[in-house]
Amino acid sequence: MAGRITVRRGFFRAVVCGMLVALCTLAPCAQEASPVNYDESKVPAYTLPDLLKTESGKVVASAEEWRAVRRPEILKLFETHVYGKTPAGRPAAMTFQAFDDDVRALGGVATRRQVRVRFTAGEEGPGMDVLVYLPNAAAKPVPVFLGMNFGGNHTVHADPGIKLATVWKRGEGSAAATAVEASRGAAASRWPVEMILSRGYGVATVYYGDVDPDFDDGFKNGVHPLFYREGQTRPAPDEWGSIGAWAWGLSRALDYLLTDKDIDGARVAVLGHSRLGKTALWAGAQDGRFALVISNDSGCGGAALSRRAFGETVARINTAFPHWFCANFTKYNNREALCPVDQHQLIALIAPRPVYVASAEKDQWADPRGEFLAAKGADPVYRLLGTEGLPSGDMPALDTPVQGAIGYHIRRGGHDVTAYDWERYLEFADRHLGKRS
Ligand code: GTR
Repeated sequence: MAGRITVRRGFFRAVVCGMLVALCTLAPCAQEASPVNYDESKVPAYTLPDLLKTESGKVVASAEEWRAVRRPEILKLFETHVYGKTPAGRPAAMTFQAFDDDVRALGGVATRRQVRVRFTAGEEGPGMDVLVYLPNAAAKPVPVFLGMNFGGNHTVHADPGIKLATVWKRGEGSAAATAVEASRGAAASRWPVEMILSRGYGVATVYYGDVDPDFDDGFKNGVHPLFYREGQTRPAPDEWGSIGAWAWGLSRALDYLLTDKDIDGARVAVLGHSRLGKTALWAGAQDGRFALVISNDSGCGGAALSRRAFGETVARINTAFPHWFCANFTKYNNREALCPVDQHQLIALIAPRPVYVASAEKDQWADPRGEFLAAKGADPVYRLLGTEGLPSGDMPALDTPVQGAIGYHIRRGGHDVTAYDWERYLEFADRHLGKRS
């Protein structure tokens, strides 16, 4: 994917620059010169923050103590140190304006709906388009998979009825926006719409750039400025970055889905790939209305344990993408052990709702083992809350999924969302959301 290639090139550039600086000044910068670690034997020794001990040192022994004390503590720590605090709830002036309702879409198998969500009262200001496909053959209301897409709603399917998104140009570092007819269906392999519909589920998506274009512009565009206090020009060090904004956008999309009588709002699964997998986890952690959460290859700052510093690290992600997390997160560049949380605790915030973490063999940048260990690390909370947790002690073999209340697989292949991944998500959803509520 473009962002990934960019960061790797960027990283190699950084390594070369770091080496030059070191040669010239004999004062090497450890952060830039250290190679990416892909060697399991070089993972530093680490101790994960205790999930079931409160900040004051008390052991959490009951579901009640988890809910009343420990869970709020951990949520606050993630807000303060990792993703930043998100403005509460939905904007009072938010409106939904349907502009498409085709009951004979995709050759008659689907109903396609498109809705403009405006965050402010006027036409000005950011808003987002929600695209929904519902299976005509299924009894209503249906469960739905909701996820953001990278390239515009029109990239998820070649369907000419999808409104062409106005897409900022990736990699150009400017807000120059284009609508590209030729990119219809470009991401269709990641969105097997007909397969999802044939299993009785709807699918809903939003272009993430509608909520906040994915580049570092000092938070001038996107939704952040809507919430600035008088005189404020950028989020405070403990306020939301772009991942926080995208997660907020997913909750606003859910606000809309809850108004559609053909959708079962109690059975909406949120999913995302890569940076949008990080986003799905953070959305699921904050918003208890999401019934099921899926992280596809989310890696550093998503499902992978930061303390392992394997593949992408906190320093690298904060350097390549300074706008994703809150400014406080940079305090943990090359100092992961000082961060009061690690990513197993993010997954635990979703408990007891089902959560699925997926990895890919060739996606070592995202640290598959670290993703598994975080899923496993959340298991004590899932068990405390009366579920079966992750029914596997060891990391499973390739293409051998494990599915309890926590699901995990590592499949062959690289960083992507494939039909294999979707088949597992549909199985997992069948198991937990059932066909009818
Ligand atoms: C990479 C980034 C990863 C991952 C990925 C993506 O460049 O280093 O953290 O999020 O982008 O979103 O495709």
